[in-house]
Amino acid sequence: MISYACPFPENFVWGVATAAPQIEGAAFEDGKGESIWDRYTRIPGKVLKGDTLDVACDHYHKFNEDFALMRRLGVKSYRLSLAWPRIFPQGDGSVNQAGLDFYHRLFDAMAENDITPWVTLFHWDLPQALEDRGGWTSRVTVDAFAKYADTVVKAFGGKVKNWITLNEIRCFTVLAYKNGGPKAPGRTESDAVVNQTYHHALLCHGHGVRAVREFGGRGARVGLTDNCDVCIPVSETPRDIAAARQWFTERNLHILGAIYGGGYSPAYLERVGADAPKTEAGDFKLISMPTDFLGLNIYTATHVRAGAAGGYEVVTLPVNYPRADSVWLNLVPQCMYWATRMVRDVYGASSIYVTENGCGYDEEPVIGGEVNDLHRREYLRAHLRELHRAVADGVPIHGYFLWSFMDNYEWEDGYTRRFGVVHCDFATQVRTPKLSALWYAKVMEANRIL
Ligand code: PNW
Repeated sequence: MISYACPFPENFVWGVATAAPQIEGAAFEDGKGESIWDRYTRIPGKVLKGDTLDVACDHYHKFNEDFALMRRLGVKSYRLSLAWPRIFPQGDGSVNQAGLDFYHRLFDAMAENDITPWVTLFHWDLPQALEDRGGWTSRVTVDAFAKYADTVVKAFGGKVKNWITLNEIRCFTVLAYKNGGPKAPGRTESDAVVNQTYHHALLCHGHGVRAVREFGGRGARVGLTDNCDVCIPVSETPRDIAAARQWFTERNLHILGAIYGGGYSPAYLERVGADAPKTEAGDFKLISMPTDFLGLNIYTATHVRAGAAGGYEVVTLPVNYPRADSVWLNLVPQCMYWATRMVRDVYGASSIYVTENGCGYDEEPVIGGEVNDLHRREYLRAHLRELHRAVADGVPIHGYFLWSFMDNYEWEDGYTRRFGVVHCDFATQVRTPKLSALWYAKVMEANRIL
């Protein structure tokens, strides 16, 4: 039995994460094109309080200050994303040099502060011009993404070695094209169309991998960040574990199942029937290109147990079950153990990074220059303990990125819901490290849970 007090493996990567649209602001500066989120936030009723991404954390102008703060906290690895519409304002067509210049300045500032970038190519901010041509329902987006990926990997390959193709396919496909939202563009489409959006996303992932292999240079590594549907067995008995594994496999057939399986499985095709996505020859050669790691965003999980008559049963949570202020964020620390173990067991994932984990709360005031977020510290500690348990059980977990470095634009929840370990006062743009940041700084330094 390895104790929680034991260190994580040597060279374990500790970091923090953000995404361009959530922090940069400068939504229409230096030639940046409109994104689907710039458009969506202006539709009344879509976003809490009608908050927009126009200014966000103004990181576009304050990145030097932000990197200096990261350095003070001992952050050595930072996951960020590039804004596609900053680089191709129309999605494809001509490149906006000012957009490339901005990220060159950003990576240079990171290097000066001894911070290693982990770069996500796409974190939901599709250029609106591409949405106008069909968005994720159209193969036009796949071609445009291929060109975008080639361009940025060529441009930044000298400065960036860790690449992530896409962030959370579900969030810009089914959560954006099926029921009018909650994610942009908020369309309402048939199952067949939604299945097609998944397929196009998988193709873009493949193009991201291909671009890094072709243009990434020496030492470049690439993987997907997925928010696979995660469950935990209610009791850790062989029966409940088998039930959880069955649930997990079924729920992730269309993304991880397709990537690791080299195609759509008979089980998937049977499930979707006539709504199966249209594919072309060669698609899965691209989609299933080997990657260097799998990124997982893990926040919560569903409770599953063996059914009385075989199979599995989903356990309905009691109304008093604890959760964060985000309604979906039930507190289930074992999600860290079971998500990582399942992707190892089911797909044979051999290098796993937790690319996001954290919790969102609404009221976190600065009092006397401090933010007391003991609730977040307890969340993180509990989740890291379960991650440590997986490491101790031999699951190949090589890093952890906390979501998020600072409070930022939480999509349809606007600026109300705070996920940062650094507080951001959106009126003054003053940053204040919360208690959780001070604690996490020590964890990163000690390489163990404190
Ligand atoms: C992730 N769910 O989204 C995103 O990658 C981040 O941009 C976001 O800010 C963060 O988590 C916090 O929400 C998720 O419904 C959205 O389970 C929804 C879910 C999970 C993650």
